[in-house]
Formats: sequence, structure tokens, C-alpha cells
Amino acid sequence: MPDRVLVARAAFPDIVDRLRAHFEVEDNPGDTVWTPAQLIERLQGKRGAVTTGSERIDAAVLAACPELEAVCNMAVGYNNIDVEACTARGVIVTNTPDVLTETTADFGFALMMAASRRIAESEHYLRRGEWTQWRYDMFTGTDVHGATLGILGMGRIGQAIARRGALGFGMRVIYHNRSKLGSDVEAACRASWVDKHTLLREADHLVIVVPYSAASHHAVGAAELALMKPTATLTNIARGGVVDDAALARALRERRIAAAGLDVFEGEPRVHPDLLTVPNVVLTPHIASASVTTRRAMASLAVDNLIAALGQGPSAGKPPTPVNPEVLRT
Ligand code: 8YV
Repeated sequence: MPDRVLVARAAFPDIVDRLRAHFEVEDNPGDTVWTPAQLIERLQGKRGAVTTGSERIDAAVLAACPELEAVCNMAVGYNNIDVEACTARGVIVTNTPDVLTETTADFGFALMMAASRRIAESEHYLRRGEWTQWRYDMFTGTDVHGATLGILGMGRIGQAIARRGALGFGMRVIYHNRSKLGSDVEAACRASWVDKHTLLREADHLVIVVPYSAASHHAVGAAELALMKPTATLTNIARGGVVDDAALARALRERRIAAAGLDVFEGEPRVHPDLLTVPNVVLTPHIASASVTTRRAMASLAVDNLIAALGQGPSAGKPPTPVNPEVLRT
């Protein structure tokens, strides 16, 4: 009997089919988002699962699914998974780094430009039929080229955004990260480490790319927004919860910062109602990695990880991108 695995959300069928050569696969072509109880039910008897950010794998799920050995997230972020609990139970966790870096950086940059040049706000105005004449100050925004780009969280995606800013737009790039990057990496991105206060005070465009954790919860709230320039923009492509959305909506409404671009939200797919009514914010539904090529690469890497994690295929026992590789050594 082949091992049984679960693919928790719809994904490219031709890529999911690759699992069928090794496993008995239960998938979810209707793409229902299961409740935790439904997820536990589907995971019964499964040795492995491909998950997305929508499925929470915590200690309770693990306790209820003792046969589970591999959780392969189709995302670079894995705050939906209690990695510590997985490690304690010997469950391997994998993610999909690298394959989405450039696509996500493109999108972060696009959102930052859309916010600073008021693209969504002015498009809505045009669609409402309000454009009757040219005006010298119509939708004037802030320049991106030559401005100071501040990056909170300087991992792979942060560095890719830094390169775009420095090399493509002549921006001065400052960043804040728990640890300062090596001077070679800083030189490649033309970026300098600053403390968080300096980052908030000096950035013309703040882009948030820090992973979500208890430590980064509301890393940007009312106090941090108060430090920013009234002409500054804020872009969040990290995770909802890193920014206090209620405080951000207030700051936008009161024009304490100029504009924001948000791809992620606290409690998404719900969006804080105040964000829906302020004009100076561009809102997108968590699509920063959504190019066809990249989403296929993410699905493919998640599938490769599952095949290898469960001891099949050419890399048996060596999933390409483990989050808790210590599990493989035990
Ligand atoms: C995913 C993401 O689309 O990779 C991540 O961490 O946020 C996105 O690329 C999303 O999490 C679905 O799993």
C-alpha cells in the first residue's frame, strides 16, 4: 500500500499529479478552506501534507494526527506552523524560499510606487467620472527615484528590493534587521544598517518584509507611525499583524503619513473596515508571489519536498528546503 498524503488546497493539477507516482493522494480540487476540525479529519492516516498559509498546523493538530511526518508549506513564510511542536514530534517542516524572491520584490516595489504616486486613488477618481480638467496639483505624490528607501527585515526579499531601489532608482537604502548583514551583502545591495528609530524617521518609503512572530507582532504601531515623515509611504508585503492595521488606518486618515500599500492584513481575508474607507491606501489580496511562473515553482518545490521527506524519489530523505533540518538527523 502506498503512503497516503494530503494536498490541502487546490494547486496546479499537473504538479500535484507528480505525487501520484509515489503516494495515494487526497487533494482539494474544489479549494474549500477547511476548519481545523475538517483539516484534522482529512489528515487522518496521512504521512504527509502540502499546506498553504491558510492551514494552521499546531500542537493540537499534531496530537490528533500522529501519523503525520512531513508538512510541506507552499510559502516561504511558515507562521501558520508551530515548528517547535513539529520538531518535538519529529515532523519535518519545509517551505519554499528563493523561488519567489524576485517576483515578491517586484510586487513590493510596484505597491510602493503605486502608493507614492497615488495610482489606485487616481484611477478610482477617473473611473468615477470625476476627471474633467487638468490641475497643477492633481494627485501629486512623492518621488521614488533618489528618495530614501527604508527596509524593515533584510532577508532575501528585502535584499532584492534594496537592489531594485539602489541600482534601478538611485535610492539611498537603509535597513533594520536584528543582525547587521555582512559587508559584502551590504555592498551588493548598497544598503546600510540603522537602528529602528532612524529607519522610521529617515525613510521616505518604508517597506516591511520581516517575518511574523511574537517578536514582530505590531512592530509598526501608533508609536512607530508617529516617528515617520508626513510625506512617507509604508508598504507591507510581510504578514498581517506586523503592522497594527487600526493604527495605520488612523495615521492615513489624519495624513500623518502620506500613503500605504498593503498586500497582507491582520485576520485576512478580512480587512480592517477603516482601511477600506481611507483613500490613500492601495490594497491587494495577498498576491505578491502571484506570477504564474513563481506559483508553479512554489507548488513544484513543495511537491519535491514532500516526495523527498517521505523517502521517495532521487533526493529521498533529503528534502531540498527544510525549515527544521535537525529532524532529519535524528
Ligand atoms: C503565499 C506568502 O502566496 O510565501 C509566502 O510566505 O506569503 C505567499 O507567497 C501564501 O502564503 C500562500 O501560502
